[in-house]
Amino acid sequence: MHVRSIFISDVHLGTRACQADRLLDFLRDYESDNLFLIGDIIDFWSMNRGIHWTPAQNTVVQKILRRARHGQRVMLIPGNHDEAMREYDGVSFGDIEVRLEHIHLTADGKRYLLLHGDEFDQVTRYHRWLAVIGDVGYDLLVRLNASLSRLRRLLRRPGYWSLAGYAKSRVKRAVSFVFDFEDSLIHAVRERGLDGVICGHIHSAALRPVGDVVYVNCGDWVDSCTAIVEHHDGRLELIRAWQAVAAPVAAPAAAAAGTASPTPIFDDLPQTGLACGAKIAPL
Ligand SMILES: [Mn+2]
Repeated sequence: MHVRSIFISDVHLGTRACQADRLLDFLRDYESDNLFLIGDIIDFWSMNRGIHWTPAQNTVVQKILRRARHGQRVMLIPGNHDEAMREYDGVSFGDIEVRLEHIHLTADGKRYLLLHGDEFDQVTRYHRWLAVIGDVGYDLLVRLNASLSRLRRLLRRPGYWSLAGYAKSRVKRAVSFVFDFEDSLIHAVRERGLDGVICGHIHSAALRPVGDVVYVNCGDWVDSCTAIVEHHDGRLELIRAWQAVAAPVAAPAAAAAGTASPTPIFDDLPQTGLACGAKIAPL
């Protein structure tokens, strides 16, 4: 499919959690005139603790560079995990432009503020140490989740349940970890007379009008595997990469296993709606 623009954020290349294969599938399915990388693409924070760099992650970088070379507009807006890039506001590296923020004009004339968004997160802004601790804990959860997925496959449970997604939704409610992130972004775009914001950072995809402005979040590629695309008429759409492949992969697997009704041991657990990966990836 060809779209006018693709917006992705929070890929976290260099970490074990990065779902590079998923992203490659998505990039294969979607060609575009513009590709906006909205922060935390390469995770330098986590790479300080140890690098996990796979061939698929390499291919992601190569595909992006290739798109830029072939005349697509590629813009990188650094996030907090790749904040070293923030020194290069306005610089172009080869064919990739680096900007702290950017105002994108859609095909139907709407003006969207593009930025990663961590500057609107009270936790990372004022309590960096807390954010780093949260980050280590999150890595641990994602790793635990891989074991849980293996167990689910062993028990022939179709689909995917995200422990990290579940924990995040609980933590968010309990500690208000990102309590007024969305509100402050909405307030900021309204103040600037823009039509909306497209951001990332909190790993929670969204596309919803809030009064006279539109709040859009790209989500992430470590857990939910989501992206935003702009169609040629200017319409924005939230793409959940796991939806496209979930049905065809899950059905034959269950049939081959010969189990019509697998034991529903995890059915009492809530679905986050942001889970990624009915596709069976080698672990
Ligand atoms: Mn971030």
